[in-house]
Amino acid sequence: MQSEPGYIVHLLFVVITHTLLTTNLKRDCIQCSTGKFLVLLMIGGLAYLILTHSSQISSVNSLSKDIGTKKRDTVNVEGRFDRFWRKPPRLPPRLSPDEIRRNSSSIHGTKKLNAASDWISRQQSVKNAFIHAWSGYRNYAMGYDELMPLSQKGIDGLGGLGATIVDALDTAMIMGLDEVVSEAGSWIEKHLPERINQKDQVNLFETTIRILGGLLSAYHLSGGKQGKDLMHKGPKPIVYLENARNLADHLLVAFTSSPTAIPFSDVVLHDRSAHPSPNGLSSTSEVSTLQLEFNYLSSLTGDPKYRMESMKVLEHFKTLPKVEGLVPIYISPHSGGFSGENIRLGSRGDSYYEYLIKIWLQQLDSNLTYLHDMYEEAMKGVRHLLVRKSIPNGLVFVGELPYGFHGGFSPKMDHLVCFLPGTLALGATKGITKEKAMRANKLTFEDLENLKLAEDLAKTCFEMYSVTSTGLSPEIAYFNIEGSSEGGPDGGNKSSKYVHDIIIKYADRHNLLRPETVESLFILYRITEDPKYREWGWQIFKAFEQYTKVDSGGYSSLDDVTVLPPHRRDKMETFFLGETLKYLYLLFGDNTVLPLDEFVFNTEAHPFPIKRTTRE
Ligand code: DMJ
Repeated sequence: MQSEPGYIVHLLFVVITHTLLTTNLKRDCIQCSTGKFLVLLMIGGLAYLILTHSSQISSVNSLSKDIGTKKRDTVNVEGRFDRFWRKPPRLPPRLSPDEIRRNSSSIHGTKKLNAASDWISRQQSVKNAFIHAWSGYRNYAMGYDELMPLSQKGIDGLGGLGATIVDALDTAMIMGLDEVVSEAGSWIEKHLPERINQKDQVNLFETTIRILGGLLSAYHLSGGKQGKDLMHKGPKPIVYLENARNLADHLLVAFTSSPTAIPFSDVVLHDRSAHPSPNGLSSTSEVSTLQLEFNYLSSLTGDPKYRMESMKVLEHFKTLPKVEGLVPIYISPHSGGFSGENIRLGSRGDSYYEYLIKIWLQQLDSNLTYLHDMYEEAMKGVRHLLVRKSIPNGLVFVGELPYGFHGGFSPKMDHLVCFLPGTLALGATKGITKEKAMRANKLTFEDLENLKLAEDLAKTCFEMYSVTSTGLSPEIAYFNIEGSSEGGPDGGNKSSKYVHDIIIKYADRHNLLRPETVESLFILYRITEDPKYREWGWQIFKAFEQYTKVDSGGYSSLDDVTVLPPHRRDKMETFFLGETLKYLYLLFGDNTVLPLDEFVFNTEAHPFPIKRTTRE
């Protein structure tokens, strides 16, 4: 059967031709020309509206699912009339006739054209996912740290500073979601100062990377000191900087009250006191993942105290004994020495290595070569002591030394380690493309080795997703190696080539919507320009959509990625909006947005400008 609009057009055609063919035109024109002309004009107009209307409805519907519930209500009431007159959706940039000819002159060209529009629509899907995540949070948890999407309520798991709002803000800015920017910005202006002054205990690291980092990048992206007013929404940029400074002034006590250069792990905001964790130790990654944020704040405010306090930590690390550049995952703020021998690039170790190279990149014009040296030595150590291949199919992975250099090797790899491919690639080319770096002869032997490892590890991280029934990675994977006694259950996807290479233990099968793999895919795509990284990112995004999306709003962590359907955990982590969706959006988008040789992303994906930092 014909589609409805097609059928109507057909009828109109019959009526019009019938009128024209069976009437004496001359007589009609003389007797009632004006009336007939108007009727024909109306019929023509109606036909035009039906044709354009039918092709626009679907796109308009997807756009009209806008952010706020208020807006959604209006659309329902006015929808029918509104749809005819609504502006058409924003289309991809038009190509010039020359470009169109060039592109369509070969099958290859046509394919390219389709591919470009595919990525634009995939990027739009990520934006829609962000809107869905935000609307869940906004409707049920506004002002709380995190959303519990199944219970439809909020929870303060990070000290009560409205963490999702601040963590998500710059993602909304990058996506051009003015309404979210306005809601988040207004909340920050109205409530954050009081929260910072009155809340109880917060973790120094989490508060720095998510809240301080989020405020600083929001300040820059909203126009910063120049007051460029790029976003036209939300409060004046200075509001973000004032909150950042106030927060950092509260956090500084973690450094100043410690007897060594190593800060305490927790701060009580309302009385500005600092405290060690219950076992008296700080995590290595936590104390060494504060400097990008504190340095940038010093540059913006002109007050050196933030930089000085935080950089003391790394100057101290420089003096400590290491195993081929590798360090244990605990350090004592009381003695200033490492505690235990457990070496890994997963939890509590990860971003120590990430910040060595990123702080060096951020401060290119200052004398911090010791950080680059520490990074390079550590990566050599990783390649020598921690990298192995799985059997039977040779996936390259990074294992652990739980008992130090003299103890045994463990083939365990946290999903958190998947930040490493991106960091290795960034460290190798300093953010420019591999091709450009090769042409300029800028890659050393070490850089090339690191780049190779980056590509191998990115594949492994992707296979940690595709080996499971849901297509989502577990929190921890073990790898089968020669002579290992590990053994254990697989990920459930029997058609994966790597089903026997990867073991997933029962306790490690959860997925917290973490970003590390898509973060690395984004950086590797920018640097190698290999489209496979985008395709892998798209597979992962589809799996998040299929298994973690909650109808009423938000996305949920999962208990077990190896079973279908997976049981949901009722928690949406702030980094899903701050990192995971931001990296996917950038991965599918234009390479010139936030170029990696001009911006450094903190460990929570908040971008800070590199070159302007010290001069602003
Ligand atoms: C984030 O808070 C940061 O990326 C941190 O460095 C590691 N863990 C989470 C995301 O998984």
